[in-house]
Amino acid sequence: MTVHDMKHAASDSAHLEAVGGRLSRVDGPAKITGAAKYAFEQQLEGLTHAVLVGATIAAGKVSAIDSRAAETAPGVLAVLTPDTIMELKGASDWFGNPSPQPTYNPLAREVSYSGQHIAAVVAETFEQAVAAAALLKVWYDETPAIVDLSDGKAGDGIPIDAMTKEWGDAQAAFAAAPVRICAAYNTPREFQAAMEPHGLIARWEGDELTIWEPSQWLDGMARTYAEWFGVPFENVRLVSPYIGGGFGSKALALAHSAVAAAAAKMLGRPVKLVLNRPQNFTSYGGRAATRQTVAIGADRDGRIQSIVHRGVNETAVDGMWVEPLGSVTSIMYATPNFSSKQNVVRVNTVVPGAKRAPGENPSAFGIECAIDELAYELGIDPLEMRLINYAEQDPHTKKAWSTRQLREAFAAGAEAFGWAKRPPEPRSMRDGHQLIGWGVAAGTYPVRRAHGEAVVKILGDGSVEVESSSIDMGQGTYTILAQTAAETLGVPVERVSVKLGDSHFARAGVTGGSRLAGVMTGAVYKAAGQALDELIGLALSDPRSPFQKLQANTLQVRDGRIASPRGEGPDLSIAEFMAAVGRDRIEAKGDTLPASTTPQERYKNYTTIAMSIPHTEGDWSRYSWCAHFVEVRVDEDFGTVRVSRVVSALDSGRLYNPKLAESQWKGGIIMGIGQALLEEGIVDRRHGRIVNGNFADYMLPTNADVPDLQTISVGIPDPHSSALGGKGVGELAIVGIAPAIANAVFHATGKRVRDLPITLEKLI
Ligand code: MCN
Ligand code: MOS
Repeated sequence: MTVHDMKHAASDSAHLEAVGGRLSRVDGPAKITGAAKYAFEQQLEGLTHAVLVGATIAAGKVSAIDSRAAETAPGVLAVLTPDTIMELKGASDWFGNPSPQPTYNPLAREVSYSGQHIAAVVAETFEQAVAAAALLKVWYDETPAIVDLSDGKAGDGIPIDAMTKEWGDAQAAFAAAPVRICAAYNTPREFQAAMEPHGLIARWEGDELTIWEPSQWLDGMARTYAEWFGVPFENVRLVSPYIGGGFGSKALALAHSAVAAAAAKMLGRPVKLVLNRPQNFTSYGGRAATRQTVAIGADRDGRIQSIVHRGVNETAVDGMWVEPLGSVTSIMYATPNFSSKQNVVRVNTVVPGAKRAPGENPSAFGIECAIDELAYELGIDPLEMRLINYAEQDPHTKKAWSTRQLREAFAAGAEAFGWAKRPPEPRSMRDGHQLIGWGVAAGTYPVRRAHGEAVVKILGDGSVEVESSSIDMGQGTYTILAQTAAETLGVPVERVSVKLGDSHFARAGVTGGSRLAGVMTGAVYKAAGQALDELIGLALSDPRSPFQKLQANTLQVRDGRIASPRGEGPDLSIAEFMAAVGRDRIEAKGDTLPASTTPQERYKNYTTIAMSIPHTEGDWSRYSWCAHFVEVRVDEDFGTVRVSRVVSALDSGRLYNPKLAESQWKGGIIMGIGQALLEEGIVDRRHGRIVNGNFADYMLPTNADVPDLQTISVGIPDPHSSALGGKGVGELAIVGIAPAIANAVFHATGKRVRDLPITLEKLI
């Protein structure tokens, strides 16, 4: 049947609307015209407004709160403090492990970080809530805090044995190697910095809860709300059709979410609570600060004999976050001996969280700078160095790569960039006062996989609806699912409407780890295939069908019309056919779960991450790959660094939509420019406060910081990674870009900055 042939269509299809076509974002017009309604834009009757109050100490206890003035201020409906009884139960974690605490109070009496929510005020208007919140008087018993990793009291931390990766005898091989380098690399605390803040509107109707909240995981968050309030999962509805960016931060229901939902229940009125910008720096975790040492021993011809890697990341006093620092170190290069270990150090911070490529991003900063250092030590070109040590199989699991177009990425990127013309010596290129440097680094991200579900409806008028509780926070989910359904069913893409972001639609797991496109194209492909089979089956067998007397064994649907593949007999639009057989819809629910899946497993699959499929399952090791080539210009007198050129070649397998994939890759590169040169959470040493928690002082790249970016796709369809041959796109390009910039800065200046961001004072 046509559908199955189309599965093997070329990667960059000539048809805009087919999978692989460069269709523009179908949600674009709604977003640009303002028709797209974001979570906080809901106008609800009787809406009230909540404002949070955060602790001004990093450690200690709230000893008293005087709320009398706030309670009697105009418009105030409620003041919530650690004494307020909210009757919330402890909710399970994202693996589904039950909470160790039977109850949960989202307003803390014991303070473990600055900014932790300790009180909330609910009022008729937002302004009244803000004014009343300022009237609260709080007393603390302050205790000494460990403000960050550089704090003398921080210590070496706790070993995380599950992170240890070892083969051969790395220490002995390093000691015996004729050429050795060893260096320490640091990354600071960084933030996701999405434009749309966190927050929600919560409304109770009896024991049914509706939440409008930007979310990367409706089903997981609905489970948390259901567990907090002890209501059935089905009673909670999360609505999140449009999201102003998440970058990993919007996958969990958080303390402020609990406060708003509890307040709505207490008041019997809907509550809106939106974090202000500084609160967005302390109410959920950004990327943990990291420290790594990388030691590499090699032969004189550049062949690596040993890598010894040690990493540390900060975590919270009362929560655990492990940023896997050995993730890229262990797979990028072939080495007979390897050792990677990791500790975490507890500091007084909110629990760090996922920011685009957690683990792979800082891991690549260590190993990709270290390889550059080794290349200089040996007098070998840094690109050549990478090819000498090219890993022909996964060095850790010893499994074959499903596909690894990294050699092709190096070749295509080098060619487009003009790498061959690079003089090897640092400080050998200049333009007036500007020192010019060229750097290269590689990146990778695993192909994370999971099972998915979707509903596809063919309606009486010939249009098609796709429903899923998955989300689009800007990646392009709406568009690629429309393309998948259009191609599979043989209807024009403008006849397909995709509905996302409502937890009452077909279930979906977390949008994280760059897995959603692969999961959901697979689910929609399956559901649409089932709907098509049903349509054709009906056409062949229904006595009212004009096709029945053809006695054909198949039919084809193209451009929304049904006909026999040989062009004999009737030729009807889907609408005409549906009218003839008296149907107003054909509906199919497709999921990629095994047939033996129990209802409990199905629930677990969508509401936890426990059933994700390992990327090294079976015979294959599955990753996306990339190579970044960067030019920087460094002002010789002032030390200011400008990225003036980036060429990146990337292997994400088959692209569902190259226009959107390129946009994703460029977004990752831009975030990487921010990480390399600008971003850094600065902690006040006295009170552990983030002093630059706003968009004026937390520096992010703007248009003026970003040159033209060239991206080249070198991927080929990967049948082991997804139903349609794609690998992950969303996080790949932020891996390896910061080290490419750091390496270019070394080439420009002869100065090795191993501590991000590369600010001017580190260069002069
Ligand atoms: N795509 C493609 N071909 C493929 C795979 C993907 O064309 N083989 C394109 C599609 O347009 C798809 C997009 O790339 O919608 C991303 O697909 P995928 O790599 O599967 O990533 P997810 O859909 O799971 O998105 C999550 C990912 C993550 S984990 C973070 S963090 C991130 C990112 O996407 N946050 C983002 N990209 C973001 N982009 C925007 N605008 N905002 C965020 O918050
Ligand atoms: Mo992305 S950090 O996995 O949401």
